[in-house]
Amino acid sequence: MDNNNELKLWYDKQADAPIFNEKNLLETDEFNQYDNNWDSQGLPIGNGNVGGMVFGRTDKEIVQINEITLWSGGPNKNDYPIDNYYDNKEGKYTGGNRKDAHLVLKEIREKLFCGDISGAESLQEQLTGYRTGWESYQNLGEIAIEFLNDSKICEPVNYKRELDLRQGLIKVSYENEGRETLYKREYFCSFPDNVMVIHLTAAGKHKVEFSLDLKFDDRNSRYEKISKTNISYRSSKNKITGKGMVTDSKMLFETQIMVTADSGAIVTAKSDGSLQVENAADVMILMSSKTDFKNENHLVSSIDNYPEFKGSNPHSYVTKIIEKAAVKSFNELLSIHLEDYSHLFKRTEVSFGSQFPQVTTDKLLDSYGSDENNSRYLEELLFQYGRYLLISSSRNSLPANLQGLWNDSNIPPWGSDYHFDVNVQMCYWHSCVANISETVIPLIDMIHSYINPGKVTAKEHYGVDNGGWVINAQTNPFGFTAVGYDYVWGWTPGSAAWVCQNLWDYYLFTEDKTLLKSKIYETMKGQALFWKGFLITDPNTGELVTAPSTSPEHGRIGIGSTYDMVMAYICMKNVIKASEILGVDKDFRDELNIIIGKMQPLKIGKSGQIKEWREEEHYNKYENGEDIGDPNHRHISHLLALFPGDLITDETKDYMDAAIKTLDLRSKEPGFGSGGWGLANRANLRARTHQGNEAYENLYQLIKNGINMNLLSYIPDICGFFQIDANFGLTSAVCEMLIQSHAGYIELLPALPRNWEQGHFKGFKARGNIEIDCEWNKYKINRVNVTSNGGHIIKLKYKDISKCDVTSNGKTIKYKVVSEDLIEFKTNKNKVYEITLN
Ligand code: FUC
Repeated sequence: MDNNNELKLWYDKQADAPIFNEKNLLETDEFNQYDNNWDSQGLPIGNGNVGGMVFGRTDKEIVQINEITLWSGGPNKNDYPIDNYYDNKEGKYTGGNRKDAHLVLKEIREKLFCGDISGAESLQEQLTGYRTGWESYQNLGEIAIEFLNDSKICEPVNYKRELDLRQGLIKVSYENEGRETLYKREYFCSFPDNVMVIHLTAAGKHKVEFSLDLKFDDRNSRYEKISKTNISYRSSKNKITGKGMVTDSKMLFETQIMVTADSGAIVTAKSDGSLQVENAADVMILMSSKTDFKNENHLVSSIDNYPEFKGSNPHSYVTKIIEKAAVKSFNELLSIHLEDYSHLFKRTEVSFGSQFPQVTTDKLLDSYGSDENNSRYLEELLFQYGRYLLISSSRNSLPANLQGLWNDSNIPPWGSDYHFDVNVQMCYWHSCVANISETVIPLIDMIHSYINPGKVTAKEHYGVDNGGWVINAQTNPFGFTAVGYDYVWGWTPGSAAWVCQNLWDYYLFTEDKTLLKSKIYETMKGQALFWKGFLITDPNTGELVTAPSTSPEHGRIGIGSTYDMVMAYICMKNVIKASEILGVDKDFRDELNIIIGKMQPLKIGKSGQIKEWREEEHYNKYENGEDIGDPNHRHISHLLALFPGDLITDETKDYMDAAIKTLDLRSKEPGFGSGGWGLANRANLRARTHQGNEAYENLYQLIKNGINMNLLSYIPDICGFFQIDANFGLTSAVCEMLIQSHAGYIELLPALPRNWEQGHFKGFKARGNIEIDCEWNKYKINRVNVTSNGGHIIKLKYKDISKCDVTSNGKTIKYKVVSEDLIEFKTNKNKVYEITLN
């Protein structure tokens, strides 16, 4: 048996069988339709297009499968039910937009500017959009492998199941009860070949024998009793072809499964559409799947006329893909996959000095906090898991959604959609610093595709008709950009500016001017245009403000909440920089400079806090002492200037102190749902305040109470189902604790906690396309290697760094001492610089 278990999730037991086929078909509550075994025990594989959850069972193996574009909802159904105030009264899809919703804006603004909050509140629901057609990401189905005869094993011996993060590969191995046969399996999703590969072998007395079924999940979706129609399965020779249509979106999908086996094996196509495999020593199962969904920056001619988001029938694509893959041997497919996957994965290393512990992952998790060495190792493993999961769910199709690309339900929590009031942004925080910036490209494409639909929302809901675009809290892949159907969480224009920060960071880290020019700048500029159109002068102060405004998911309507003021400000500031880099739009840049000059995005309140709302005096209170929102709320959107923004740094001490105060006040008691991503968010914020121990404490709580046995994250007090953002936020927090580069210099170990006394990291990226390796012991850095891919001046901040030696290729490099803790030196492109500290 393979004893090298490093960077693997591994178990000596099978996962409990998934039970998703036994769920109540009429259950339409998204918070009840989930399967605990799937959530907590399945092991995920994926290539950004297709993915699966693997259980490693020895009697009947189930591989639950997904295709990332398979969605219900959208523009191709025109008789959506009309039961609620948030349903479009004609049953039609309008991207969520309510025609002329903006007409009430004038009155709301007048009321707000004369302090009549209740009056404005009584009108706020008129600004909201429809829910109609938002819908959800869908489960595709399962590949069922029912073992037959001697190969059906109920009590396996020497059982092992593992997910190898270095290889992006699952392995299962076991022997039969009499130990006469060793069974082995491998599972992976290849990005270059765009197939899922399952390989089964038997060595010894018995063979592998099974019947193989493809089963689409047609349990009900929210509005359809049968979520998939026109389903057909056909098997011929060694291939199963399954097709169907998502009932309400009319989206066509096709899945093909091809079996190749050794010459002694018999593969029989059955009349029910299944395949039977007998007498095999070596079998490979390939799965390819695709829908006819097509995403691009579709023109939306009017609110009543949404494009279909339809490309060609997937049949010929899937056929070609499977046939191309089937001529390759398993070893060939595997080596192509390994080359592609490990090219991304192997770029970084993190160690907190742990010795690799020989304990299974479930035991590792149980020992977290009580065994020092195990705890350090688990933190390293989780760091890498966040990278694995993003590489596996975000390659060249749609970006990672609330569950990455893994979903076993047709009514998943929150539609397993794209939530932009923190969740999607968090999914990508680590992408660049953890050196997998390629994974951001699907996000860039998707946000670019919102420009045209988002113009409709800007016009109908915000009264902005200048070519600017906006999205709000929740979106789907069919250009759903409207304000959500409840004002308190639904009205979040800051979400659009916030995700533009992810796009801008992609540029800052990679300096990829091609993408900046082709998509990123156009997207950011369109957002800046929106703010230009929406900001209004507050007659009481003369400042430019957002009105109405809110802070995500709680509190009352108001003027200029910090959330959208900060994000609007940062977005425009970034557009100014981007336009300078590209040498375009000088006049627009000048205009933006004037606009941001009239804004005051951050205000400090009487408790010494960063105000969340402009109307806030003491923390979370109006002047009259009434609460505005929830003092312990999970969202902490008024600190976006600290992270991921760059307005609060060491150079702005008053704001930094106020940010710390805010974090302390917000952390007094855990608010509802503040586990999971909420803790990951706080850890990133505490890293930026240089409070390593506090950041660590958040991560500790997250790992203790928000990570399942399969290391996928969940929010403990909201039903406990899987939501992927905290996995990604955790990886980001680790990065932010070890390196930061947002303030014009690279700061090393800015928030090192007590528990990470020694360690190293390799291959982290800093803004300016710089790669950094760093090694420390007894909390002190010994050595740093800097690879200057961009060839710029490099500034490094670290305690007493002015006493270091810098060399390159054995030659001493002179540097300028800016202060005791900050140095700078010129670099040449692609050269490596070694910094030693004594
Ligand atoms: C936001 C959060 C919730 C949840 C949802 C998907 O609305 O406030 O906690 O994460 O997104």
